[in-house]
Amino acid sequence: MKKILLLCLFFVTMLTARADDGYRLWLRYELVSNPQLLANYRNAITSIYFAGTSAAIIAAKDELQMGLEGLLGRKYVLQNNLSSNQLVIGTPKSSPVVAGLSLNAQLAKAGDEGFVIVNSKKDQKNIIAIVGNTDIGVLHGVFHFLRLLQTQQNIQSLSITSAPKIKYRLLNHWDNLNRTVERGYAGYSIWNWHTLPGYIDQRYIDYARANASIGINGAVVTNVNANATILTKEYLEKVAALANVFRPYGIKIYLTARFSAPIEIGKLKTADPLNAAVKQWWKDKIDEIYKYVPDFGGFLIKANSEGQPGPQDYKRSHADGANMFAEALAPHGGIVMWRSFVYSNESPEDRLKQAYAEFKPLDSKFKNNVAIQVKNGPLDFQPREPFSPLFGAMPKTPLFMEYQLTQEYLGFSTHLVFMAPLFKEVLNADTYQKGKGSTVAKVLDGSLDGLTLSGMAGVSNIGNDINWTGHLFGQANWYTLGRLSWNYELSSAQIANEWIRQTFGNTRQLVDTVDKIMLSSREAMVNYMTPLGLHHIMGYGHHYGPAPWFDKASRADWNPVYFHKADSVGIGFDRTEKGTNYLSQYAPEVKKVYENIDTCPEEYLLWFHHVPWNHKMKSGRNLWDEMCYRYYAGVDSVRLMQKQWNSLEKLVDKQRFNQVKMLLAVQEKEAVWWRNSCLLYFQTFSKMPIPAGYEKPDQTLEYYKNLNFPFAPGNGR
Ligand code: BDP
Repeated sequence: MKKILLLCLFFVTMLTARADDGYRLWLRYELVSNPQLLANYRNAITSIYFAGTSAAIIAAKDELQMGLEGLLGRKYVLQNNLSSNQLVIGTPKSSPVVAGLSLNAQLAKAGDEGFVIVNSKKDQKNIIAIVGNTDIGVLHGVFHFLRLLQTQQNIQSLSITSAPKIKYRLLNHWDNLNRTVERGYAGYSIWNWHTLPGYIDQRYIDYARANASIGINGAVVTNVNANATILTKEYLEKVAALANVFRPYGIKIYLTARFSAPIEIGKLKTADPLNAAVKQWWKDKIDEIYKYVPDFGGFLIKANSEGQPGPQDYKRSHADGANMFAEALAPHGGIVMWRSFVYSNESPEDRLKQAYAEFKPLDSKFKNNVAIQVKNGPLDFQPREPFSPLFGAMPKTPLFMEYQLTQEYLGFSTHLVFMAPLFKEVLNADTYQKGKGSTVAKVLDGSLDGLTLSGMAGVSNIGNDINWTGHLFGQANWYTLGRLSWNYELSSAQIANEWIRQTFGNTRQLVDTVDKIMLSSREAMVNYMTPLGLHHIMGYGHHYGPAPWFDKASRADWNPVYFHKADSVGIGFDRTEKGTNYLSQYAPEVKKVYENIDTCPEEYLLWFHHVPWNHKMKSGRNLWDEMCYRYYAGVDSVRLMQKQWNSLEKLVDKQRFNQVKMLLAVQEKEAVWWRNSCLLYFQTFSKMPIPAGYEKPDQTLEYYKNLNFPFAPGNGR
């Protein structure tokens, strides 16, 4: 009996040990599963020499000890002298031993945040050196080394020199002070402003660890639709407490600045950026911020967009506004990220043209600590958009990339979509600014125009859900932002592979299958939501689900009908010279390809053209049939993803397996909803049948039109 009880206990413990709620993200540090490899790793690492005493070094040491204990099942005590099979870690400045490794040539390429990891021999001893020019570089190196172990790489002939290609690598949290998250689908904000500064939630530390592990070095912690209260003394104390948590991990804190703050909390009568009292107010405020946070990063500002206050309220330009902040931040080393996502209520102009029209004339007007932060596409984070024409149009101004990790238009946190292919598509796009090969990536990293500020930001998908992102696979998009901003040359497949191995394990079948799911997921979504260049046909306001029929919004360009323009002739938005001529904002080479209906890539067809229903597509099908084909293919892909996932039941812990399984079922249902409702609606214009052989929609168009979601998440302020 006792034996049976013990046995039961054993199995229960086994099961609970296998359960995983996803909290640990990609930093799971599970015991290396391959026994041979485990033995090799243990032989190669018998001790650690770790130089330095700073907070960053302590964070790195703690991480390494924790990581190795998990991965290799051994506790490591730090040693003061060199021995064989040792990890030797530090900077040349902090240790003569490290300086003696003669890694100067490599270190010259590692910069302030990068690192060198090499196998080396010192005094006849085999060692692995993890070295940086700075303590933060060392921390990044340690995280990279742990990644090598977690992904089961060979560590016998390491020769790595790594430095970030992009300087500012940021998360943008659209988090409100009351903890709601604009367009957030993973619970409430992780920032508990009420209990700060006294209470430091472990989550803040784990957040910083996760970011440091992928090289993210900044966090804008407040919503772009800003609240001036964050700039008051009481809140700055809270900001300082967060900054203290982030600092050892090489992460700077940034805030959003509400343009009208001088009126709201400063009791001034105006916020005119050329007014001396206003300027002084911001200067004093910024000096005050730096007293609380000596390494404060700067401001992200949304002005004169969607009702936010800004310089144009005083007939001043975006440059006047941005430069006012820039002047006050410059002495402290802070920067201004001024958003180009502007479109005015009054202008009837094609909304896509407005950012370019407002910002291009201001090229060269900004101070040198100002960057313009541009959304990847000209509209608003759709499943697929062409690149924003601002990339390639402002050679004198640093442009930061803004991606959206939170899935406002991509199925919220119930749809699995791996965004690396979306991000890469934009980075690889050719602007032709200086002839062929002028990719968005080269504009972004400053190399095309010799600019030194460079940045990439992702609107965060993080909330206080136990697994951070709601959908487990949302973690992969956070991971991607970090890895790509560090090195945009990594392929989507490489990033997926790394993430899977760290998140789920290294079993071949597991890695290969999840890889297939991830790499097909974005195209699947484009197909079942907005194939062939359709855009913004989501539910009004909350953006949940399909509503291509919606035409009741107060502004024309908030209506899906404005964007798809379906009629009895065809469908799509004519942005050629015959239409809004948006295409003229691109370089002639780009324009030429897109303006011709025969050379325009089909994935952008309805973005640029109003196309007749019977237009012959490359497949030989007419447009209507092709549209049906795509919508059905999208649903089929989700069903395949389900099958693939189900085949992994034995290889993934129960909790995470079931979570993803349930969410894929939701996704399938919603993909069918998208397909059926869009096709039934567009059919009222095409008057053509859904081709034979396809399953027929099981609901009427009326049914879909009547669906209502008053409490769809993410909409609250
Ligand atoms: C839109 C969102 C809105 C944001 C805005 C922005 O719907 O909630 O405030 O973008 O980026 O996509 O400022």
